[in-house]
Amino acid sequence: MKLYLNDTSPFARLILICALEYNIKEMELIWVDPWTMPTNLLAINPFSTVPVLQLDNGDVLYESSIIANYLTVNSTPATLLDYQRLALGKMLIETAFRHVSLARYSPENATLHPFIARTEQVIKQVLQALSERDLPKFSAEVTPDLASLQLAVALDYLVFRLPNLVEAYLPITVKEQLSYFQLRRSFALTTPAILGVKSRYL
Ligand SMILES: N[C@@H](CCC(=O)N[C@@H](CS)C(=O)NCC(=O)O)C(=O)O
Repeated sequence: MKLYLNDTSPFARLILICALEYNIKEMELIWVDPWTMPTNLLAINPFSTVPVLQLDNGDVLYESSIIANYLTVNSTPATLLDYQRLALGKMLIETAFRHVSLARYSPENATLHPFIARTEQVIKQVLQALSERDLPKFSAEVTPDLASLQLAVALDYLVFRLPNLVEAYLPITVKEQLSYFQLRRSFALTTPAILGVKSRYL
């Protein structure tokens, strides 16, 4: 299997974490910059986004939620609560990423895009409303469910990009729960700093 990714994408990180947690072996990493629409990425994903998973027979899957579901298919969520928690984590990653992208890719001297204030407001509200029930604690030997991994990835992306918001609005009990995820091997091996080395295999 090949995973097309870049080193700071929270969407791609979720896939790496799923692969490590769910014991998916031999994933080759193909590093690309999706913003420049490289031909090797466009050839397999017309949207030019990462992550993209290419199976050994050449078949392709893009969109992180779909890939994550595919890789963790034997633990498919069974209850409505699981789906609700999946939606929460997914939307938090999407909103955080939109916030960061709008701020980063605004032309110099342009007035701030109105969505920047809106996304910040949303992130604050979501962080404030989280409780430790949203992010349960798992011992190192137990594989967390996809919804928990995704929410932890979303929160750790906020720690990386918008630490002041996390500091100010994430309840202390959830910060504590997040720290258990940060200590997991799958999280420690996939920080932006470690991925920055761009090794060829997971
Ligand atoms: N909904 C997509 C979002 C993927 C996404 O936006 N990835 C970013 C990198 S973090 C990207 O490839 N951006 C390039 C672009 O949008 O042109 C998913 O979950 O896979």
